[in-house]
This record gives sequence, C-alpha cells and structure tokens, in this order.
Amino acid sequence: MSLENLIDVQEDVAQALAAGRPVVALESTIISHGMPYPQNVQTAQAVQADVRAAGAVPATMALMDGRLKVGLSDEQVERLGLEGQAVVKVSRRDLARVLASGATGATTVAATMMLAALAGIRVFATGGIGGVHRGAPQSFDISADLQELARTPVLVVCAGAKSILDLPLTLEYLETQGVPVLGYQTDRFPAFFTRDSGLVVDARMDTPEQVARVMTMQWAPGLSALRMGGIVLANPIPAAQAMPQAAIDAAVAQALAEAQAQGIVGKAATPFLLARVNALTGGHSLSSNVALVRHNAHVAAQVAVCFSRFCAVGPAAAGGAQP
Ligand code: PSU
Ligand code: MN
Repeated sequence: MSLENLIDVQEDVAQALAAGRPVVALESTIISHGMPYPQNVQTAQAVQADVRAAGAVPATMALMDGRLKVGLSDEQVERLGLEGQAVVKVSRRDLARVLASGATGATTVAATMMLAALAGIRVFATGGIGGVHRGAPQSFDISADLQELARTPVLVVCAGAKSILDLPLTLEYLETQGVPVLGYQTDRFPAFFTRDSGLVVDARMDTPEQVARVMTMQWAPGLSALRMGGIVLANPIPAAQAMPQAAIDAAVAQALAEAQAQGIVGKAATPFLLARVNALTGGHSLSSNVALVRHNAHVAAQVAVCFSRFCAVGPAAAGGAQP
C-alpha cells in the first residue's frame, strides 16, 4: 500500500511542508496516558497554540480508522484525552497491527518520530523521553524510544527523562547508539521535574541557531551514506516551576515499590509509574508537567523556524555569518 493510502496530513500542515515553512511534531501518548482528563486536552491545545505563537505549525500525531494522522482536529484531540488509557499506546512494534485493526492509537516518542519522518518533519516537542528503566539489567526494560532515536532523523525537544528511569544508564545507552544529547542553555542533563540530574550533556547550545546548525550537519546530504539518526535537545523545566528534589524522590521510590509489588511490567510500566507519581505529588507535579511541555513546544518552534531558514538558503549559509 502506498504512503498516500496510509497517511492523512492535515491541510495547514501539508501547506507548510510544501512551502518549506516550519512544522513541529507533537506526540499523543502524553495526552492519553501521560496526564488526567481534562488537563490533558487543555494542555494539548495550549501546546499547539504555543507552537503557532512562535511561528510554526503544530502536527499532533495519532492512529485513527486505519490511518496515520499527521495533525489532529480539536475533536480528535478531545477524543484521545477523554478515552485516555482505553486508547492503544503505540510504539514501533504496535504500528502495523493497530493500523490493520482500525483502532485508535496514541503515539509514543518512538512512533511520533516515525510519523514525523514519514511526513518530512524534523522537529518534535514532548515532555520526557522513555529510557532505560531501573533494574533493566534484570528486566531488559529499555524504551523503544532510544532505539528510535538511534535510527530516525528527528530532533526531540524534551525536559530530559523522569527519575522513574535509570538516568545514567539512559545516557550510556544513547552514547552507545550514537545519539547526540544536547543541553539547551545548560551543561547538565535535566530530570524532567528538576533542572539537574547531576549528569552532563554532550554539548551546550545557547541559541536556536546553534541547534539548527547541528541539525543541518547531522542530516547534511553529503553525509547521507552514514544514515545519521535523531538528536535529543534537553531543555530544563523553567526554574519557577521546578519541584523540590525530595518530594520527587519520595514519590518515585513509592511508585517503583508499588509497581514491583503489583508485578507491573512491559508497556504498562511507564503509564503506571507516571500515574502514580502524578497522584502522589498532587497538583504541583501536574502544573510543572504542563509548564515544561509548553516550554519545550516554544523552544522547538524557535528551532524549527531557524532550521527552515537554513534549509531555504542551503546548508552552506548555516555555518556562515548571520544576516
Ligand atoms: N515519560 C513522561 N511522560 C510520558 C511518557 C514518558 O514523562 O507521557 C510516554 C511517552 O509517550 C514515551 C513513552 O514515549 O511514555 C515511553 O513508554 P515506554 O517506556 O513504554 O517506551
Ligand atoms: Mn518498556
């Protein structure tokens, strides 16, 4: 089956892509499995507005009626938020069978990267990426997001990863897989609710232009034989919304203990841990979560705007003087 028979690109997204204007991909597992209703829908709409306000077109991804959706209507976003955990969480391995069944699917970071790459979108904003789980040396639980970053050429703007994960092993894995981890206006890898995990990033970027320059080199036509994959841009939560380390550590410890006691494994692990950390930390973590996702959307749109300019003038100009 050809791509046109499988994919629906929303009109404004298609027009922007055809004209080389900036587009920012957004995921939908964060809507269905990452936050409670109705804050999930409100956040998704606010994030789309943030992307537009910074001069780019948002493209929220999902699977519906046997089609890949690139850009959703308000009504479709509402449906994902309302149905919540009843929606299938779609990562790479789930894509074909959910398409075949016609079920509604929400895309993880991995699946969103895949749809973005198919549509020709290079910038994607989310909250946190999946990673290597604590206890992974026994459980083998390593998010498919990390493999996708290794193979699919999309920049993922995130606030690092939650400390439900083993963050040192997550960074080791990304290094092994050849994924650049860039810090946005920081030298430190952020830990989602907090600005500093105690770990360092590969390189610090201070402006959207610097990030866009790295993108033009990573995916330079002259290097295409190398099949370079994705890039992580780690953007710390704004200081005013960061949470106290002790409150997060306590909630994470309890959530992990409950998951172990209840034998929660596989694709259910991350949604369970996210929901328990949200519940245990109450409203504060939800408002922090909303703030960091919106901040990521803003930065992603700024990067997408710069990147589209560099592409319009050619990669040579990307390394040269600014006008
Ligand atoms: N981490 C968060 N919020 C999320 C997720 C992760 O803080 O919503 C979601 C993302 O969609 C991510 C997915 O891609 O969970 C990872 O799931 P898994 O660990 O099962 O690969
Ligand atoms: Mn997993």
